[in-house]
Amino acid sequence: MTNPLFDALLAPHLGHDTVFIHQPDGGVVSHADFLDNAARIANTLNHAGLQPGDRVAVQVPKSVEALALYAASVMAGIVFLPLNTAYTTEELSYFIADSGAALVIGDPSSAEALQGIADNVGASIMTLGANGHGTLMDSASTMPASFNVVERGEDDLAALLYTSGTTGRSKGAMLSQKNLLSNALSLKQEWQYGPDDVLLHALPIYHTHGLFVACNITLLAGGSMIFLPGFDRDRMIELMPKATSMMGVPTFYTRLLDDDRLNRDLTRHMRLFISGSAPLLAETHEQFEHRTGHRILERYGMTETNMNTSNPYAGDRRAGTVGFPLPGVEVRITNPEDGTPLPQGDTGVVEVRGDNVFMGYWNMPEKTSEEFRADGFFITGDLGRIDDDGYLTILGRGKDLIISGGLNIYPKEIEDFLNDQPGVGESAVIGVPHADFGEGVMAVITSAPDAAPDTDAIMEKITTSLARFKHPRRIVVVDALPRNTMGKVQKNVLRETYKDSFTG
Ligand code: MCA
Ligand code: AMP
Repeated sequence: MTNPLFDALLAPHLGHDTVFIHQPDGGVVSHADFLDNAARIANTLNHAGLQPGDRVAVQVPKSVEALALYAASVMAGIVFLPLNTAYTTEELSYFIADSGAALVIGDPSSAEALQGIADNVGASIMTLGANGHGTLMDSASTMPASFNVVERGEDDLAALLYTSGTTGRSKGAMLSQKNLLSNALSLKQEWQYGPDDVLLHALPIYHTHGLFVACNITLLAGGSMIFLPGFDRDRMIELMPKATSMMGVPTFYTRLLDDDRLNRDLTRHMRLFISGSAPLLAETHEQFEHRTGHRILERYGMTETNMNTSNPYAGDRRAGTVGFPLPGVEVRITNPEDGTPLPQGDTGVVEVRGDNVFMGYWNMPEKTSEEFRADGFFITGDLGRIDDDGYLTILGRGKDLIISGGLNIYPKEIEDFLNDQPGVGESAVIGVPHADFGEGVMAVITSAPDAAPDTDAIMEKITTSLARFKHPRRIVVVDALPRNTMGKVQKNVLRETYKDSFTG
């Protein structure tokens, strides 16, 4: 029997009383208890009628049980579809319908809204709250703590993660067993994770960073995690002396730097700080080293590809770069027009190929083929350059993407919403520097003929349509949007005009 992810990440810990999770309150969860719970949940999924290959859509607060649900999905061959807890009901309807999820698991407080969505598509629902309460664990508690793990091949789907798209429609990135496992194996090796590691885990577990990068590596290494519900600076400072490593988005690092307690003494027990998901300013890198003596290790990835490159563990971690391709990952820089590879040192589109690269977008074969070259390279849409020493630097994005606090936001989705509002002529949504989130969302709109937009009403209406992190932090009304001779809105002009909106 084989199930590559189960065999590598979970099976080695069966029956072991070693600590897997340190709860912030001091309690611990052993590997054996975690796996017993996962088996009980896997039995529950079976009992609910789910078959291997079915999708389970999960929008729940972070908890050990939520992580056990991921492990249970691996065991039962079910495709895990984690969703940002900030998504509105309107946003969720799309993900649930598009994925054809057979089961939706949500927080008990949103059960009623989820029931409506699930009924529309013939899915069933269960609940799982922050402290593990809800119908999922009620049912799991009656199930046996052993499970006949479902056989899976390396190309079988393990997870479906939605990423926003330039067209405004989110696309489900299909991640196979091989995609996830190959990356975890490389990262564990490259970053030298072992059984003595204790990861300070404050990221959400509905994205690649906090779920696959953090948890898969820890499981593979046999290490443990201090599992915080979210970013909480005081708790992190309090618990850091017990940890050996931390993974975070740049906002984690700038927020920690704002606290005088961050110093060499506090971080003495740490061996590794990793940053990713958004560009880390060279200035943050340098300040962090000055304060703690640690050089942050920056790496580069995408939902579609897992991690592609990393600065070296042993070797020069260069600020402003994202390091070298990981073992088994090929990275090339190409001409955006025709995809021809460019000489080393030139700037172009970053393309990647390897076992880490996803299998395509769910039910979107045309979109998938548009984003792959004939020779199997995936076109990331990021712009970059590889220097003489082989370090990759990300220089920008060809795609119209905003990254706020490590979360991706596609302007088109917000523009579509704004354009539909009474009194709005047209709109342009841009990302401008933001001291805390790196980039902040701002909207520039025009009035419709003989009408005037009511920005307060717009901000009220948006709360039911789009997740809070996508809301513009500022809306300005202008006479006309700047356009080039082709008639295209010049967002670069707007970004320059409003660059001090959140920092000035
Ligand atoms: C929260 N808010 C945000 C964000 N987060 N607004 C914009 N951008 C955000 N990222 C809203 C809240 O709803 C709140 O709204 C207000 O901003 C202040 O919230 P605050 O309490 O300060 O936020 P927080 O709860 O502390 O969260 C900030 C955070 C969090 C810690 C930076 O967003 C976070 O954990 N980000 C990590 C995301 C992540 O895991 N990315 C990896 C994606 P109000 O005004 O109503 O109070 S995976 C990926 O990108 C690839 C694969 C990769 O390479 O890793
Ligand atoms: P997502 O689609 O949420 O997985 O985000 C992936 C995008 O985040 C990439 O295409 C990059 O634009 C960006 N990204 C991830 N890591 C880094 C990094 N270290 N530096 C710059 N951008 C990054």
